[in-house]
Amino acid sequence: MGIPTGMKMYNSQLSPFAARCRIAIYAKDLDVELIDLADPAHDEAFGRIAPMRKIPVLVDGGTVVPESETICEYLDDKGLGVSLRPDDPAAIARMRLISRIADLYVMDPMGELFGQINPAGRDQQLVAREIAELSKAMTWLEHYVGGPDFAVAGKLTLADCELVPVLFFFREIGPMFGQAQPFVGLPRLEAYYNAIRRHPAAGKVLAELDEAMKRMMAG
Ligand SMILES: N[C@@H](CCC(=O)N[C@@H](CS)C(=O)NCC(=O)O)C(=O)O
Repeated sequence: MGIPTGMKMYNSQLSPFAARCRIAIYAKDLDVELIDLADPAHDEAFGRIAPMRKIPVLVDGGTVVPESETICEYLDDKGLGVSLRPDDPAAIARMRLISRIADLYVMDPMGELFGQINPAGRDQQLVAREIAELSKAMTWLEHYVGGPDFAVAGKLTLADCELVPVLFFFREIGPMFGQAQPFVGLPRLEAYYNAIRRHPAAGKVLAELDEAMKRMMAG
């Protein structure tokens, strides 16, 4: 039982976007009801609440908040639990930059690669192109990540909420496309990933992702 909020969040245990929000929820020790949706795109009742029909969506009374970044910012703006923002404007800018790089330039190619997991019928040209895009964007994160314990400012921030699921999927997806050691050439990110997993909220979500991933792979 955490801090009572009366909020609920439409969730999927395997969604990196929902995982991002769960890290913020757990770190803040908020009591938010999680409602798992198997097929948000075709769920009519969900579509009436959230026309974008994408997971996650937070519901706080009459306020409906879609998009993981907006949800995380909203939770922090509510002022419940620990703050997940640094105080210094330069550190806030770094936090937002890391989240933007991951959202715009990493999640995109990673999503494309996710669609190519099955080797049968794999589009090799697309895979090569998206691996190149992903590798390039990872060098940007390598440049900007602080650490080793946290992404910025020596404390858990919204940048960690973003990075932890992203790095989980990066590490999972590499070996599926012939990159047994995905962190080669990314020593700062590797050290960061090994350190941040010891944070209770990050560790909990990583365990949830691991379990959901194993369930998916088992069919
Ligand atoms: N930019 C969105 C992405 C959300 C998203 O793509 N969610 C996926 C689950 S991982 C989804 O609901 N897909 C269903 C669909 O696109 O129809 C965010 O940050 O929340």
